[in-house]
Amino acid sequence: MEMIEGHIAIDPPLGVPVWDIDPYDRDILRQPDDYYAQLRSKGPFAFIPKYSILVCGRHEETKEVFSDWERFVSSRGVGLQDFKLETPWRAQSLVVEADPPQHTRTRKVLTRALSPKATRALAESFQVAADKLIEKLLERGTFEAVEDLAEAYPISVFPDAVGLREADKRCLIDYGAMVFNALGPDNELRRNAMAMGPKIVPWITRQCQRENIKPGGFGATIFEAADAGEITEEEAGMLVRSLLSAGVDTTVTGIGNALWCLATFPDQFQKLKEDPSLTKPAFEEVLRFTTPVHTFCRTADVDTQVSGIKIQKGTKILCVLGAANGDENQWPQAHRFDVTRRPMGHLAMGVGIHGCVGQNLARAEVGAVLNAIVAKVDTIELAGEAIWRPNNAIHALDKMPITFKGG
Ligand code: OVM
Repeated sequence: MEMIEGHIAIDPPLGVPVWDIDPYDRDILRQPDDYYAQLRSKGPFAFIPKYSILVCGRHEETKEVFSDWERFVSSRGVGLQDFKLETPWRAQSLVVEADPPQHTRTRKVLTRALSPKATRALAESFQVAADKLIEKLLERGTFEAVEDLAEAYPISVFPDAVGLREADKRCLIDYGAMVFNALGPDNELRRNAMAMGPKIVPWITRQCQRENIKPGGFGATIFEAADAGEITEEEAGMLVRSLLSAGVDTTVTGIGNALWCLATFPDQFQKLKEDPSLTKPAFEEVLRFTTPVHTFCRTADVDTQVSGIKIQKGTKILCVLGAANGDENQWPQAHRFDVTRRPMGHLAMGVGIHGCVGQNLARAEVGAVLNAIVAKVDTIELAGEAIWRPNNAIHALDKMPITFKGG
């Protein structure tokens, strides 16, 4: 059996075009829109020889593959490696890398910890923190928005909401970058990320232990499930690890990308100023337009068909969420950033049983920041070039000098 990037090599299925491209090329990761458009133009799927995978980026098929957990499993990994054939770099996640029935039991605990009620209780303190930060940045005028806003805000509220006793900003942010780069091929991005392991992983592992979790936060709720015998102590630690894996880089990216959209499309920002009730739908449009988690894989666990294309058991399918979110058939004028759109059905938070369990929390964090900006800032301008940071699974900014002006 021939293996490529940790999964079986396949022949291109009948009717699927062969596409000689590297979706993990740094330039594509920085500027993916042309790649997204080409992908959609290929048909339901394309075959990429370099990695021997199928790739999909139309809304219809991406949604089908992404949500059908019985045929397209997550337990074999949501990156290029097939965990049935290779051992993952860290113990498999109990949620994102699991299928029912195991997934159902552990997901339930996270759903409870991150319930609407639990996140609503934080709304006020999130808003106070956001107002303070935005006022400080307004006083500075020009600032580095990735570090001083996109990273600074989640780091100021999230560790506390989890109940971490200690919050090492670099460890938390770099761990996210590691986890997401690890989903890609054995390229330089992945190797550089893995090299940070010895510095970061022991710290992360320690923070997931009961003695390092304060009462009253999401982490405490998870350990209460262990006390009740619903999950084991070890599983509780692993679920805290999931919060730290998926809860930092994603919201950092959401805030950065939102700010980039508002700086790039000032007329859209003015619409929010005129009608602040558009702020919530505007964030959904940011997610659609700049899709932070641009790709996740699934693995076909059975021989099956999608849109008349035969897919063989063991095939890795790259689901390009960023491309699906730009599908003209789903959203007229998809290439336009429009805060009035209300883009129902975008795939940026996933769909189905694996849909982002922290989405209420993410919306609460980014919402607080956008509320503060809309209320206090009159104009947002790029004070230099915005530079995107290539990552095998996340589409995020690296540097973005911003000028805020306001009364
Ligand atoms: C996890 C996790 C959850 C969502 C996304 C993610 C790969 C990881 O449970 O560790 O990024």
